[in-house]
Amino acid sequence: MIAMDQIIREGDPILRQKTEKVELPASEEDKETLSEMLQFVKNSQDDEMVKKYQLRPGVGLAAPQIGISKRMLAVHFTDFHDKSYSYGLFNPKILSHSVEKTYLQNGEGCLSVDRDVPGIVPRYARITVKATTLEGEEVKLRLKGYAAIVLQHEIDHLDGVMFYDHINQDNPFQPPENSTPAEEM
Ligand code: SB7
Ligand code: NI
Repeated sequence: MIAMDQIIREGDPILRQKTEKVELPASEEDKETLSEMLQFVKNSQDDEMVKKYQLRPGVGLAAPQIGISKRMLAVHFTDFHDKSYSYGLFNPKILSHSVEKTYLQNGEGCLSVDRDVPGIVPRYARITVKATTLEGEEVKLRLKGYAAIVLQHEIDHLDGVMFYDHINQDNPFQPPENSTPAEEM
């Protein structure tokens, strides 16, 4: 079981590396790792597990956050329209994105960041992601609003990018041009 003490924190150079593609079909080891990652994200939203293991709730996890520099991520969340998403993904790639931006009004956090970094994180409002699922299926996901934000946060980790890299330093709460808050999408 993945626990909080395995989560790589800010300052470790692995979080800033660009990760390697996973060779497909995925090895049993890579599949095992990714399913552990998905289980961790689920556990982090289960009251009993949170209490027992002092987990910090999170909606996703990228492999570099457990010290593995490979293109794998897990997400498990419900959006503002009660639509659920639960995926372990290998080699996710953003095929296309909108010009329109979105953001969370309260900003973002990260399991690898033990401090509050206030500010708006501009994200594309809509993205199309191609990936291979944990089950070995090739999928094309069309995502908008909150779901698009979560996937962009996780895919950023695979490229060594942290959420606060996107915050406008001079005016952290200035909404980007041509944007709608995800809460209103
Ligand atoms: C706010 C939080 C997350 C994504 C988008 C908005 C994920 C938090 C957990 N993680 O650090 C996963 O990388
Ligand atoms: Ni993160």
